[in-house]
Amino acid sequence: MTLSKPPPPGTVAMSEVTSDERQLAARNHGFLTEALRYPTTPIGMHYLLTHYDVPVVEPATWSLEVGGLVEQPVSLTLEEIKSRPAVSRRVTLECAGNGRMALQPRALSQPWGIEAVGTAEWTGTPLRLLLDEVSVSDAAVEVVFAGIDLGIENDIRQRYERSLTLAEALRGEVLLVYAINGQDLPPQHGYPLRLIVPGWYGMTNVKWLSSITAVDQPFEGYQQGHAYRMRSVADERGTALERIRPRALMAPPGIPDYFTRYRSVAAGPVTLQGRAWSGFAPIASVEVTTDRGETWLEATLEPQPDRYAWVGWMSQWEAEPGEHLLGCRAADADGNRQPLEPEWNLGGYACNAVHYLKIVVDPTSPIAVHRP
Ligand SMILES: Nc1nc2c(c(=O)[nH]1)N[C@H]1C(S)=C(S)[C@@H](COP(=O)(O)O)O[C@H]1N2
Ligand SMILES: [Mo]
Repeated sequence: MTLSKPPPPGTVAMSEVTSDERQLAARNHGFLTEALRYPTTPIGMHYLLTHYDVPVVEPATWSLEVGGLVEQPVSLTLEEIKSRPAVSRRVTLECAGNGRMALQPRALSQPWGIEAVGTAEWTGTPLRLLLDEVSVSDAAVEVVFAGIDLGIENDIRQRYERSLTLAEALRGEVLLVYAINGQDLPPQHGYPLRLIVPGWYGMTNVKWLSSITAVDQPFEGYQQGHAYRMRSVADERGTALERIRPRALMAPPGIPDYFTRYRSVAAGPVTLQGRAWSGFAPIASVEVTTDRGETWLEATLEPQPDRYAWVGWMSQWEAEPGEHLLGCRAADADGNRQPLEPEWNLGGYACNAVHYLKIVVDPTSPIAVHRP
């Protein structure tokens, strides 16, 4: 899209952030990309996205209500949920708005670069077992998950709510999670209970879960029927975002400039490493460029630790003095590939285009001082 037309309402034709966006960005912090060196992201280095306020939840008064079109509605305490069969799995979570800043013009929203991702070891109980126990009625088509957090969005007062089709909700991989990396969920990640839907973009993974309701109509709440849809104009219905498109990221080599984050690397052999993920299928290949996409070299992949967790990759580079733009791109076993340019859409979602890191290689000193 060119800038010959004025930007659509709700978007801006610029790469800077507004003061409202700065405020959102400080609350919803990003993943620290140097943490791509860890297979599991330490809790405080995982990204955060919270639409409203992080609620204060008292475990003594909290319960999970499972009802709607079910034969045996139940109300469960946290202890009852924790005493059910437990599963731990490593899952990569990525916000659907990750990469939004690459669009021109772009939606006024949380101004993500490429840092809205993280991989945690989540522990919880399979949703499927609970749905089987309450006997979902034949009339049900979807299951609605409601958080207890309240807010206003587009002038609509709401709880944060999302749904899954019954078929997706019954996928055995979907978990009701109460622990992250072996600890109770911290408040900001959804204490005491959240949904984890492996392979789906972040918005589906409802935090501070308080009810699960089977319904006989597709759910049309704000976060489902309006937000998180791919559209090119405001008045079209668009298509719902679901699974995570493939992406590879590189752990930034060398050392950063404090302000610009440009990297400084000593000349000579450099091991480039990073991680890649896709919500559709296992990662099939990662390619690396050290000349802004002129040439691509296939990276070595580590075994994938979990079907829905990122996989490590590695590549060797002989760093020559000068400035370089380094990038990487992933493809999955279904043939989904990362594009070189993002697919423009009004909300700024699913922008998985290749991202380039600027590297300055200095022949004399690994701590070269440079200016943009
Ligand atoms: N109840 C509730 N659940 C929520 C949200 C929210 O604002 N409220 N944000 C969603 C979005 S958009 C994302 S990307 C993920 C972020 O999860 P995290 O903050 O644990 O990384 O939570 C999702 N679940
Ligand atoms: Mo998100």
